[in-house]
Amino acid sequence: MTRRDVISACAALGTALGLRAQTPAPSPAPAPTGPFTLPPLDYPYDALEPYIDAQTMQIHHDKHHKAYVDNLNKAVAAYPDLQKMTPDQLMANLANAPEAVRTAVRNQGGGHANHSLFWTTLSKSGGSTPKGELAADINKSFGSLAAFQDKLSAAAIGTFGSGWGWLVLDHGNLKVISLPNQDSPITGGAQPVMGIDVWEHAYYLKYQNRRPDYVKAIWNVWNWDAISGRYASLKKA
Ligand code: MN3
Repeated sequence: MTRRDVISACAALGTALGLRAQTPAPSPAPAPTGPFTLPPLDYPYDALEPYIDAQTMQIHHDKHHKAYVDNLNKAVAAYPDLQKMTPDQLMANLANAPEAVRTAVRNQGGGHANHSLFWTTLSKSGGSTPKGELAADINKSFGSLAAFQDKLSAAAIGTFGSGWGWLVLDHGNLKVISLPNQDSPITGGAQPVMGIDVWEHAYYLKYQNRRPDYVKAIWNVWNWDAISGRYASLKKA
């Protein structure tokens, strides 16, 4: 074998192994960075320990919620009218969204809206019970805080597959409902007051298949001050 033969044989082998020099395939276009953005958690990942663990919070916020935001930005990239709306406005006007992206807006926009609310309703130091009008209306609508807790917990636990149990203000009335996937109560004309995320990503690392244990635990970390304040604003609106 001459030197040239060796070089040629090596080149042939490289080609056979898929090693030949190639211009790299163009990488996919990066996700648009707006108009929707991931709101920061305003507490540390471990703030809700031991009820909701730090790793779950980090993955849930930084990965899952971020994916909803990124995918929503992709969905609205060609639709300036949608880009101008808030997530809640997107949910309220879902029926008017272009059909080509309506499902994406429903799922990704719903995920963004639902999680943006969820983070603000959690705290270990947000008061131990509902306040003011929310406390009064819970008693009026459900009989007692304990009865309400049972009803919202049952709605969350009973959600088939992925979804949320919700307390909503529906035309002046407090109601407990369950919605699948990332469907927003806003699309149905109600305002979410608080919700329990029962997607497995919300609890599986710590609770595995024990959804009822996670739902029981979350009652230790409601930010009742924030939820009560939100409710008072919703009633005024
Ligand atoms: Mn979630």
